[in-house]
Amino acid sequence: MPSIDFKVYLISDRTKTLGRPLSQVIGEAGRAGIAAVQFREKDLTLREQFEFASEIRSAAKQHKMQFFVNDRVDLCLALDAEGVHLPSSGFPVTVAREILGGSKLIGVSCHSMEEVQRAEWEGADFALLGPVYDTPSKRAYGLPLGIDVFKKVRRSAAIPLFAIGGVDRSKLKEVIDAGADGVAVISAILSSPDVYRECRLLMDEMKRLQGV
Ligand code: 3NM
Repeated sequence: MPSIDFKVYLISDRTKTLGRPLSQVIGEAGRAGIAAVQFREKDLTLREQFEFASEIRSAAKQHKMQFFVNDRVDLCLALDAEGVHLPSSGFPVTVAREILGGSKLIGVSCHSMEEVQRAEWEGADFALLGPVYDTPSKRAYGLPLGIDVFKKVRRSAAIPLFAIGGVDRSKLKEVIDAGADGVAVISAILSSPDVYRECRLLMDEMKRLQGV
């Protein structure tokens, strides 16, 4: 069973790469040491997702990144991904676990204390909580929760909890101080003009803050 030994969880969005091929940008992040990536291209058909995700899976493998698939348990199995990432509207974790067995990781996107508690109760390996800050990537989720809510939920959760939503290098100290086990990001990495450099700076800062 792979483990949650990553601190920066990169999430894909092919529209945010400044026109660069997604596989190239993910490869740059992997070369810089980002250890986990989630394929999340929800607007594509399943066939398109399968083909595109196969390409991203190869880039991830080449750089020894753990590979997660958003929502689709079937795609996770088809690509032999390390895990699936369930949206709060997706399968219950218990069902995904039954289908996937014990050898895959299951992450869950949460937007409240109740959702984190449910994910934990149902056996998730880790959860994302957000949006912590305002993010153009996800206005659909409404107002940001704010750092105080994150801190409060973190105190009562036992599984690793990642901060998501508007997180970039300038926010790292605040989220780590709030107890985040890691951060999940889209634009801070994918939309950086120098992806390699941004990832190195992000991880150096993370190491410094976590004292490792
Ligand atoms: N999920 P960025 S916020 C994919 O709150 C996603 O569940 C969120 O993008 C949630 O790093 C979000 O560019 C977008 O802010 C994160």
